[in-house]
Amino acid sequence: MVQFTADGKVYIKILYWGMAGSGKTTSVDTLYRLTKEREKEIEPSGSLTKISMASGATLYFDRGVFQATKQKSRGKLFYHVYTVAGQKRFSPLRKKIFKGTNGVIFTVDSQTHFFEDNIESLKELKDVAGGKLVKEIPLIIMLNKQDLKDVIGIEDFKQVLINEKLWYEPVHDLYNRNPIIYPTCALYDQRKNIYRSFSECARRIGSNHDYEFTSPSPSNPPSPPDTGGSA
Ligand SMILES: Nc1nc2c(ncn2[C@@H]2O[C@H](COP(=O)(O)OP(=O)(O)OP(=O)(O)O)[C@@H](O)[C@H]2O)c(=O)[nH]1
Ligand SMILES: [Mg+2]
Repeated sequence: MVQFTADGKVYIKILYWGMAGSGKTTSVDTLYRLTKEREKEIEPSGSLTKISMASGATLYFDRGVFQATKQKSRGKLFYHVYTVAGQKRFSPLRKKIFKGTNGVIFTVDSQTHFFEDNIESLKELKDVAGGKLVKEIPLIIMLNKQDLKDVIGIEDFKQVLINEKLWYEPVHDLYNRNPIIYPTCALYDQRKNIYRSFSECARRIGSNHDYEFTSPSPSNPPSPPDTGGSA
C-alpha cells in the first residue's frame, strides 16, 4: 500500500529484485549519483545505506530515500528505494523486504549463461508477490549489463514473461500494464536507462493511485533514454 500520512505526505516503496550480481546495488548507486548531480524529478534525501559483504555483494539490503523535486510535490512525495540481497541463501530475508512494495524493478544479468538463474529469481518474486505482480504491482524489467558480449535481448525476455504469465495480449484489460523491458547498463560512466527505468516505475505506481510523478505533455515531454552523458 502507498502510505498517505495525516500531514499530506506520500511514501512509495520501490524494490530492485534480481539474481546475485545482476547490478541492483550498482543501479541504485548510479541513480543516487545522477539525481544528486543533475536536475531530475527526484533527488536523494539523505545518504544511501548499503549493507554488504567484503566482496561487495549485498548482505541484507540497500536503502535510499529520494524526494520528488517538482514544486507541487516537493516535501510531500518520497520514495523508499530498496535492493534485496540476491544470493540464494537470503530468500527468507527477501520475503521480508518485499513487504509493502509498491513497484518492482527486476534486474536481469543479461549474459546468456545466466539465463536460467534470472528465471529462477523471477519465479521466486512471483511467488512472494502472491499474484499481484503486474496486475497491482508495476513491474519494470532492466536487461542489465548490455555493455557486455553474449547478452540476451528484449524478445528473449518477453518470451520469459509470456511463459510466466506476466504478459497480456492486446485484447486483455491489463495489456497496458505489461512490463516495459529496458536494455540497461548500470555502470555510472556508461549508464543507460537507469533513471528511465526508475521514473517509469514511479509513474506507473502514480497512475494506479491518485498522484502524479510526471505528466508527459508538450511542455513536459517524456525524458529521452538516459544514455551516458545525457542523464
Ligand atoms: N559490465 C557491467 N557490469 C555491471 C553492470 N552492473 C553491475 N555490474 C557489475 O556487476 C557486479 C555486481 O553488481 P552489484 O550491483 O553488486 O550486483 P547486485 O545485484 O547488487 O548483487 P547482490 O547484492 O549479490 O544481489 C559489480 O562488479 C558491478 O560493477 C553493468 O551494467 N555492466
Ligand atoms: Mg547488491
